[in-house]
Amino acid sequence: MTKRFWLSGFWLEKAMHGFVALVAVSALGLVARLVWEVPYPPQELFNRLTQWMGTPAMFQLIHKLLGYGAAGKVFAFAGSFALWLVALTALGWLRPWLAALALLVVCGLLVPVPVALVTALVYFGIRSLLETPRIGGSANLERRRTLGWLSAGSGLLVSGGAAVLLRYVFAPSTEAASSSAGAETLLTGLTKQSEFYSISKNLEAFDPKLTAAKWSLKITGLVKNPRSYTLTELKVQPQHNIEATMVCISNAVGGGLIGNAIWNGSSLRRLLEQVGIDPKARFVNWRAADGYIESLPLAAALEDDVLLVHGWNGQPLSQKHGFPLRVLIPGRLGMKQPRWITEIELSDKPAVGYWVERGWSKDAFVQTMSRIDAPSESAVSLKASEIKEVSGIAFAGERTITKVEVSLDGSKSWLEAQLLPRRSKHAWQIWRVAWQPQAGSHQLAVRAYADGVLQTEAIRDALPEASSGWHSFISNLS
Ligand SMILES: Nc1nc2c(c(=O)[nH]1)N[C@H]1C(S)=C(S)[C@@H](COP(=O)(O)O)O[C@H]1N2
Ligand SMILES: [Mo]
Repeated sequence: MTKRFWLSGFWLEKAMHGFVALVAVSALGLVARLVWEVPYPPQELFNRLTQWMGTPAMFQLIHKLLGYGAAGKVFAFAGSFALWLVALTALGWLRPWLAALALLVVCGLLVPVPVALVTALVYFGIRSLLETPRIGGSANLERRRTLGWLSAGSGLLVSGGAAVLLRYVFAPSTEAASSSAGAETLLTGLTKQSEFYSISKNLEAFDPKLTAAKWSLKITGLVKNPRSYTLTELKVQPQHNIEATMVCISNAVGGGLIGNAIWNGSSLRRLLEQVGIDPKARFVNWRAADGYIESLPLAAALEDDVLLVHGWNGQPLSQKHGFPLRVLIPGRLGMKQPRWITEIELSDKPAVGYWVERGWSKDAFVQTMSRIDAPSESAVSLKASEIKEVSGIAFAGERTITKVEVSLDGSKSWLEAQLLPRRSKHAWQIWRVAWQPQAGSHQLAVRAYADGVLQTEAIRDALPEASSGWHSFISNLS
């Protein structure tokens, strides 16, 4: 076989058929996904792959290389999509009907059968079209040219998609953007919704966009009267406003994936009492519109301050933060608290959580943390004369912060910080120490005690049980 055969011959042409048809169905599928929320095979492939490879070691590697922001997720999605493209372009070497059948099987494993069927049919249609004499059947120059243009167009489409994804990889992460609470947050103690950190298993484009009119909350499983609630029906239940801090399991020492808000909503216990709990029920399993799943022992779900949240600091939840409904579980990490929930199932078995399946914590209790917010770790030109104090936050979930200590001399000596009045038993503790520094370099550090127990000094990675370690950095003052 000569080089010419491979380049100009049948093989290359068939690969082009396969590539053009695949890119076309992938693009159409993406449109259907974004406009009508039709399940999208490459997205499901991404889900399955991250689940199979979701061992702590794999995630640790991704996080070491790319941090905890959107980059790791984008990278994993791009990888899954590349696999999808490469593997299925090869179907071009099969006859159209055989290729369509193979695609049907692959998609059938990933998405509901009707979606797989339509995908395979559209693919078959495009492949057949490419084989018709006018476009690709007879051996003439024009046919070659058409196919060349189609392939180039498909290539451009894929590169365009890759460029959009790369922009995310190099965009500053949410974590970096909010690594300190900021002076205003420290004064009020509350994080505005627009400044609250945002973490999602989905690429932003795939986050659910729900409308109150079409949405309802189903209560199913081991309950006496299964039923659905509209948002209006939930809002006429007795309302509670609970101030609570939420922190992500991925939050690094000194990181910004933590915020404090007043959550507005109705009591989960009250709702479950309305539908009647079957005595066999042991777990509450949540399902969300993005396929997120979590679970909580029933006893914990029946605690006082577990809320079905529809408002945040008096405003409706924004789309990105879970509109129309999310759950608040004080004392647990963010991953335990699904947004965009659509179903609450009572069961005798726990559902395996989305992140649990990928190697992260099952109970996800908040660990003791403390952070110096002022002077800010990232500030570049601070004047010693303008500094009057060191201040920050400490948080240990349902345990009480009993003491915070600060070191201003590289951990040689520790000063006890003043604790501001506690805002709520679920909220972070704001602390401060008076400080009038000289110009120069100062090594600052903080450590907190929860119920009298000192927080762990050793720096530990966020996986699988949230990070540990004292927040410490050098502040250069002029
Ligand atoms: N449906 C759904 N709920 C979810 C997630 C998600 O990806 N999908 N991520 C969880 C994680 S890991 C965290 S830390 C919090 C973050 O909520 P926020 O983005 O509103 O701050 O949401 C949790 N609930
Ligand atoms: Mo999280």
